[in-house]
Amino acid sequence: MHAWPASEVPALPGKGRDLRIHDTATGGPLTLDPGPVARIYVCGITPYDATHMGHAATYNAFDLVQRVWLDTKRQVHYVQNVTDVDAPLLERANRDGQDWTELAERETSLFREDMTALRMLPPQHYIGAVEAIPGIVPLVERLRDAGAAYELDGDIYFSVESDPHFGGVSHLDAEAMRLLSAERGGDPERPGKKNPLDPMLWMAAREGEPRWDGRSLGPGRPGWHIECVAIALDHLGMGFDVQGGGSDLAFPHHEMGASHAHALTGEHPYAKAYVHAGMVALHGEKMSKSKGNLVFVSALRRQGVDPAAIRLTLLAHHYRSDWEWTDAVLDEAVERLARWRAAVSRPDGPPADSLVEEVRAALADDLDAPAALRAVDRWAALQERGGGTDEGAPGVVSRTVDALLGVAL
Ligand code: 5CA
Ligand code: ZN
Repeated sequence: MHAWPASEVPALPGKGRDLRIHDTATGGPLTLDPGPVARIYVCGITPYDATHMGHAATYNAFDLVQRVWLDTKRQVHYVQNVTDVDAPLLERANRDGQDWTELAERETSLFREDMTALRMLPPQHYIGAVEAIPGIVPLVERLRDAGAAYELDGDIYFSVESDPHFGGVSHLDAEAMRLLSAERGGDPERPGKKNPLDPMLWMAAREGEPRWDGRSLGPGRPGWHIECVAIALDHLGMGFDVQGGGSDLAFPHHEMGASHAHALTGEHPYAKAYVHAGMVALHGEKMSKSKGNLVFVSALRRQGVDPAAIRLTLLAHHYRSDWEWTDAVLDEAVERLARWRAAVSRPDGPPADSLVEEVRAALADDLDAPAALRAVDRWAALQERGGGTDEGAPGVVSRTVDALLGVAL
C-alpha cells in the first residue's frame, strides 16, 4: 500500500538528544541506543471507521519518537500495518450492507488524509494484512511444524506455553489476561484449547467470509497478532527498537506478537522497548469505534478547525496519561496557536538558542510534550512583552516547533 506524503523536517542547529522512554516490559525508563538507522513498528488502524482523537493521539506519540531520532541525525525505518481484514471490519461491512474491501479502502484513504493534515511523518512501509497473507502462511506452518501451534476443528492456535518469555511484556496475572483476552478479540471460553489464552493464528474459512489459500493450513484468513509479526519481521527483523501502540494493545496484542516472534526465531527480544500511549476518552469513557463515542479528525477539519490546533491539543497531554477530549482543551490549543503565530510573525525577538535545547530536553525525557509547549509559551510571552531584538529568533522558534513538534506556524 502507499502511505502518505511527508512534510519537510527542518534541520536544527546543534545536535539532538538520545531518547529516554518508558518501556512497558521493564516497567521503567530506558535510554534507547538505536544504530544509525532506528527501527520502529507502530500498529496501524483497523479501517472500519474514521480516525478519531484517540488514534491521532497515539500516532502523535510515535511521530515524536521519529522526530527526536531524526534530530539526532539518525535515519528512521518506520513500518505500520493496516488491519484490512478482521472480524470487526467484516461485521461493520455486513451491518451496513457494503463491500468490506470498499469500506477498508475508503477509511484507509481518509486516515491518510488525516495523517497528512496533522503532519504525521509517514512510514516507509505501509502494509495491509491482506497483502501480507503470502508471508503469514509460511510462518504459521513453521510454528505448527515446530510444535508451537496446534489445530482445533480446522483453526490453528498458537500455544502460549511454547514461549518461556510469555508474560514478559504486560506482566499480568492469569486472571487479568483471561479477562482482557475475552474483551480484545480472544476466545478464552472456547473448549478444547490447550490454554484458554492461546490466540488464533489461522482461522479456517467460515461461510460467507473472505478466504485465502493457506497451503497446508487450508483456506482461511490470518489471526491478528501474527499479521503484525509477519510484517515486522519481514521489514525490520528481530530486536528492532520500538514496538508502539495504545495501552490497549499491551495485552494481548503485543504480548502475543512477542511470543510468536520468540517461538519463530528462537531469539529474544522481539522489540527492545514496548511503548504504549494512554487512552483518550470522551464523556468519561475510552473513545472507541465499538462504543461510538467519537470525535473524528476529519469532522473537525470539515468544520474548519486548523489541524495545527488539533495537533497542539494532543501535544498538551503527556502521551502516557489517559485524558478526556473536551471543547475546552481544543479552545485552549486554538488560542495557543494564535499566540505562537503572532509571536513568530515579527522579524526579531528574544534569544531562541536555549529554547531549542529546552524543547529537546523535554522530548528526550519520555516525550514530555507538555513541558516543550510550556517552554515555547515562555518565549512567546517574552516576545509579547517586547523582550528582545535577536534577529532571526522567531525563525529558529518556528523551525524548532516544526521539526520537533510537527506544528507549522
Ligand atoms: N489494527 C489494530 C492494531 S494492529 C488496532 O488496534 N486498530 S485500531 O484502529 O483499533 O487502533 C489503532 C491505534 O489507535 C492502536 O494503537 C490503538 O491502541 C489506538 N487507539 C484506539 N483507541 C484509542 C483511544 N481511545 N485513545 C488512544 N489510542 C487509541
Ligand atoms: Zn498490531
